[in-house]
Amino acid sequence: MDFNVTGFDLTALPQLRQMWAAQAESLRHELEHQDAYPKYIVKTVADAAAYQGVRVENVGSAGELKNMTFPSHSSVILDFGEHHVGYFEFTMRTATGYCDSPVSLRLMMAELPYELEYTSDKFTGKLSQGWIQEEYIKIDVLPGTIRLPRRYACRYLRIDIIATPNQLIFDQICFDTVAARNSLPQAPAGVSVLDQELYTAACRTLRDCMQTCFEDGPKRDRRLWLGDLYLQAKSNAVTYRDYLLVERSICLLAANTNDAGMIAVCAFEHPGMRTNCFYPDYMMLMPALLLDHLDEYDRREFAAGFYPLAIQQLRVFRGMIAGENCTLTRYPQYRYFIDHCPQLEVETAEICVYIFALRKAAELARKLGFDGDIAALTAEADRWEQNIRKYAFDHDSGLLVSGAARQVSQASQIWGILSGVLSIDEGKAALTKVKTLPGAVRSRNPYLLTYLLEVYDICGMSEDLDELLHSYWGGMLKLGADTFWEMFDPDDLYQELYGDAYLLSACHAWSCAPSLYIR
Ligand code: RAM
Repeated sequence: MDFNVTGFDLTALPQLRQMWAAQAESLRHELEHQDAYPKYIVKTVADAAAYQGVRVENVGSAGELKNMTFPSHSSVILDFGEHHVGYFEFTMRTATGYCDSPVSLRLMMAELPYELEYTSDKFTGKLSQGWIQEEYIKIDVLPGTIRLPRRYACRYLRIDIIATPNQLIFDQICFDTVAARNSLPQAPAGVSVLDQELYTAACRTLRDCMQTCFEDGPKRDRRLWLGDLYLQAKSNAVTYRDYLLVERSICLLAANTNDAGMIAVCAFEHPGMRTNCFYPDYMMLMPALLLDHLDEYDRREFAAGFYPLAIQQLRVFRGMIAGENCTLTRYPQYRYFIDHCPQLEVETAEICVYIFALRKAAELARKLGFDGDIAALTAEADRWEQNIRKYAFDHDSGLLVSGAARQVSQASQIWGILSGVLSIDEGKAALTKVKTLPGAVRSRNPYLLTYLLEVYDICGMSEDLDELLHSYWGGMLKLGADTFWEMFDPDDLYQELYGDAYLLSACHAWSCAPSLYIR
């Protein structure tokens, strides 16, 4: 890097990784438990207007369950009334008390009604089928209570009784739910019913992703991701305010820093399970994440401890820029992400993330007393701002463009505004234009759309902000969501993900942002 700022000692990495792993461990806290019980007995109904073509209909109160008897080849579906994460305990017996052969059950834990219809032959996904929450269990000794060892994320539970020695009775089905913070915060007073529902679903989404670290989705991938963490930490600051969980999550990612000093953008909690994901735009969120943390909780020592690592992410990215004309070198092992959109030209957005990160780093340096870095960070931001305006700003349309094809996308305008490359007036005009411009690449992904909410806010476009909140996140609610989904395309109710809609995570961290905008 050709700007002179606080260095990062790569030779100290082995000790640093160990220190951060130990720090993460010391910050681990106990989960809160709460028992949940089924509320309704339901059945699935095919309905072309429903999300993924399936909805559930109540057929009775779950209070009836203990009076029901189930023969071999029967089924029941239970609705717990809301999405939870936790462990199942079944208290069962046979009607006669006689149990000369095992009880054999198939269980399907489902976040969405569509999953209740799953059979393994239907699976077409590119990620592991192991993520599907389907279990086959055998119970040899009844009466008794069995607890399943795996943690599940679901609202519905389907039980297929494959075989039972005689009529089976469920005396109790308990869902021992877990989260770092179990009670949902109250929606702010005086907001509309729709906003209350949005707020609650956003808090529930965040709650169920807050386990012993900030997970991206408790059904899949059950991992900590830096991009998701950045948005979770913001929402957490206005809801649960669990700052130690933020710190533990940062330590876990830092403990997986590679030999080039790039912070891992995702991590498992178990030290034996390693990931190998390095996304430059996620890595560059580090200065902003630390700055938010410092502003919210005044944790100076913590922020200062990670400041050199945050600066290192900028240094690494600087080395990825191929030329003054804002082109990037491509590497097979690193992914420029920005949005889950294969046709997106990311160069302009990536450089704008860099400028955004430099400016956040300069502010962080000022607040932490790294005064010697401020001028260099600011000069570097100014230099790339000029380059972006020279090579990627189209004066005729007033829009930022990206790549050799000069692609227009929402992503470029959004990061152009967040970085300060576009002024508020320019940003307002660009966002308005890109909304309807034919051929412009627009997002269908809650991650990028959360930044769109933010820039609408920055540009004072409150009507557009409300419209996006109510049509996109509100659109999920209208289709029955009680937690927000990993992906949602309002024009495609059968949207698949990774080759199969069954893989969709219906409670996903990066979708939890509405709580930030309902005040
Ligand atoms: C998906 C996950 C995760 C996200 C990455 C980039 O695999 O949903 O949340 O951060 O993509």
